[in-house]
Amino acid sequence: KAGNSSYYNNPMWPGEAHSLKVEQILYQGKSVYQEILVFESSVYGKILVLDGIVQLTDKDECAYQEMIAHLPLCSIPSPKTVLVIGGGDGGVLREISRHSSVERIDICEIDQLVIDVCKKFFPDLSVGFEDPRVQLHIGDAVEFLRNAPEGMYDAVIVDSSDPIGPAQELVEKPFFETIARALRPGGVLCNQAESMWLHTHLIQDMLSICRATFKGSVHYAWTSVPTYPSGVIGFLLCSTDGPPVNFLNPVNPIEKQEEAFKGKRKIRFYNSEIHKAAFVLPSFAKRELGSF
Ligand code: AAT
Repeated sequence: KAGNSSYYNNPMWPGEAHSLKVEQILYQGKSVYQEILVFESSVYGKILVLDGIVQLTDKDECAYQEMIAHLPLCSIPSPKTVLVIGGGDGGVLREISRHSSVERIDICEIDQLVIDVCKKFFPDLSVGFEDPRVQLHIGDAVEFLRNAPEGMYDAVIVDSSDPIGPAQELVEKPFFETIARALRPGGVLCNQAESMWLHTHLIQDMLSICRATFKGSVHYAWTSVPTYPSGVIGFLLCSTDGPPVNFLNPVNPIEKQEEAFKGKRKIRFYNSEIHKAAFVLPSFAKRELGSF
């Protein structure tokens, strides 16, 4: 598609496009919500693309899924109830499953077809759905959270697409208010929060909404994901009023949880050092995102 000017017109990343060599197209389809593409690449293994945007690759999905799951779950003592928004590939479920304290994992994904396609082409991720603690809800997260019982969750993980298309409302204030309501006092949110290189205004808006909505603490963390535009992605970590949460120093370190490793694939990216390092920001980001 390079050379086609519309290729550079994506509203999230105007003026840039990245290329990965396609070895073979494995699936191409369209749901009510989005275009779904799976292809075999030459360097990153299989790749899932939604509406032209890379969601995950075999090679670097570990960095994203492990960080978005363990940053919040290792920051509170024995999490029991967890809600995942989006995440139809199952990778975040796979990571949550490592926590033996967890009793219930709800997941609200809007698109059944994403789940079905991932079960076929990404068994290492969709294995997450096999955990008996998982309850799947197909529907819009906005609606799901409006009806969620107050104080129900210890942690909410928003593994959602970029805010164009079905995920538009997931960066707006009413959505964050319903998350805060659904969390117990001292509960935590970890929200996909784009790139500090490219989306300063969007992150600033999300931060100011979260600082007003979550009365505990609010932090920005980031990690390296080579196939996401700019090669990094951020997370917003927030806690509700209640027992204080210090995200910067994990109270529930993964290394102390034997069950996290038993009979499961190795953790590839996350550890307690990288947890702490994830909150260290470059000077420009500190200035632009405010002090924490
Ligand atoms: N774990 C890998 C990556 C994702 S997947 C995001 C998922 O969010 C998709 O399966 C999509 O169908 C789902 N989704 C989008 N909107 C909603 C909604 N309103 N309610 C429930 N689920 C939704 C994210 C990758 C981030 C990419 C960064 N550029």
